[in-house]
Amino acid sequence: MSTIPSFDPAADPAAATPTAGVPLPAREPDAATLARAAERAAAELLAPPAPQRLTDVVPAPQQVQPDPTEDWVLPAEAVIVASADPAALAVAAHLAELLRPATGYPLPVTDATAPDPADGIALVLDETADLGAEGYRLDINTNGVRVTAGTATGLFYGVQTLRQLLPPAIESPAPVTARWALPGGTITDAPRFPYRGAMLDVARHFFAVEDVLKVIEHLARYKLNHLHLHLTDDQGWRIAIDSWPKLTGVGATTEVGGGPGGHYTKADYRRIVSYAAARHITVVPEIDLPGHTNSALVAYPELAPDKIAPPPYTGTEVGFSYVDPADERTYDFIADVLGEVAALTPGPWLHIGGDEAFKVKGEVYTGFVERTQRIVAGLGKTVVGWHQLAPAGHLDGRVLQWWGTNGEDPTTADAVRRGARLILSPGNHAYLDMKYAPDTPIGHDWAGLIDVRKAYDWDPGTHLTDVPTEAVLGVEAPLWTESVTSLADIELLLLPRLPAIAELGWSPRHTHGWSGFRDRLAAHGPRWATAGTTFHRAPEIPWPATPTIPEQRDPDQADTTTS
Ligand code: TNX
Repeated sequence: MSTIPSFDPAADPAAATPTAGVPLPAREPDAATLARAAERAAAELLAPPAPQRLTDVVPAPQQVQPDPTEDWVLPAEAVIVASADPAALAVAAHLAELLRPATGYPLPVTDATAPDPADGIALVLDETADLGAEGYRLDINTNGVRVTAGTATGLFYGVQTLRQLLPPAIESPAPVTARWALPGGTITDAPRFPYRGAMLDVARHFFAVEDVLKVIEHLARYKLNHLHLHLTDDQGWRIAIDSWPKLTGVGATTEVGGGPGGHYTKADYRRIVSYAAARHITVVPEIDLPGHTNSALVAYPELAPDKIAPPPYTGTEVGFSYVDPADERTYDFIADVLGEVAALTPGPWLHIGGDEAFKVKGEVYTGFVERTQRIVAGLGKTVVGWHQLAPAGHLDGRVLQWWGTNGEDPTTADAVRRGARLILSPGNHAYLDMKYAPDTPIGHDWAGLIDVRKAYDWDPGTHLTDVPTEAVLGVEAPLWTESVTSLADIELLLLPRLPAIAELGWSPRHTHGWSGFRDRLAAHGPRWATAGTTFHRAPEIPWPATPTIPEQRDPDQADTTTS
């Protein structure tokens, strides 16, 4: 039960003020103060329970033990106290930034050797807690909230869960009056797979840094930990490479449909990487080779098989371009480009593409891939590539990203037997550029239509024949952008399917169930609406009838949700 607030005259200036010149004994409050305390206590006792249930979390946690007698309301004077560790304190600062706009509360952050909630929120780094590299425990009771984890990453995920347990108004960018109630009980949680990601194709259409940061926020909310950036393709080269300046000088000026294109400077890229890192997300840069390279060939015809510059390409066909696998200059180019990208990228992965190089066949293709894999290893990075890399020789740690639409793939299964691990991105479940339904205004349908249920109803652990669960590193939802031209377009395709893929990557299989997921997901509609985020009102989801639309919203943005 809620406890009656204890009375502390030192905390109440009215209680300490002498009445009629006679100082009151320290622990005998005046009648008005007593009345106020009684009023507060009565309000607590009569208060409705927290509107959210402890089970209302996406992705579904491993274990949830609700205790409705332990609901707690965040008070205006709450303090966030974290273990005295820079990474834990950074998570505490992040939590404060998430909660301050809507609550308007100051939420100061402090540190302590043994943080205790004391009517606030404690983030406790406990290396002896048996919660794994990304797990956490969340305890909510009438004393406050405690998040415990063995790592700052675990604390970060506990914070994301905490955020979902507050009312949807917490997403408001400006202060709103609300009762910031949290449901009591304990959640113990850890992910099923270590790799949970999404890909953004910034090559077909270029997206400003701010848009990428917004995508990172969506990933973080659902405990995804990798952002794969498809940085280069026929239609544009998007990352500055000092040793080959025309890649962006010439190759970045185009995009699908004839728009102006664009590219990230090294400072832009570093900003994306650090914004992601602050959200415990690793950036996976992709330089697609040997195909999907028309923009590079326009800039440097010496890389082309016939040494003639092709015209810039702004269409949507694939498979026609390639760098010359027989020319040593090509490998200088690859070593320079991958070297500069590796130097900019703190994460362990370098994605080398490898898809749809239709004109580089057989041993020429595998020879090219093996040489490129060695360059990546020489840079101290681990190779990731589309599953077309499978026939090439194995190299320690190599990861294949499988995007097939049929779970029978003997070539990939064989590469797994030789040591490859897999990221699963089945085209007919995880491709976020597929339309939801025939009337989806943007997107493709070559891998089929993907409604929310189709995105959700598959098991990464058993999806590919003859591939054991242990070989599956995780899942990734790719968003190709041939038809995507704005952040609103990105969000329309991402939400609500990204949470479905996130749940497959995070939640234990025993939690899997469409009707439960559908209901938990529905509760996110009001959150997105409140935050001004576009999403697809998928008809199979029971969205609450009247999503909370914050009064402060800019009227120009009022119509960002689709019907
Ligand atoms: C196939 S999937 C591609 C991309 C396209 C996408 C469109 C893959 C590795 N390659 O080049 O953008 O289809 O859905």
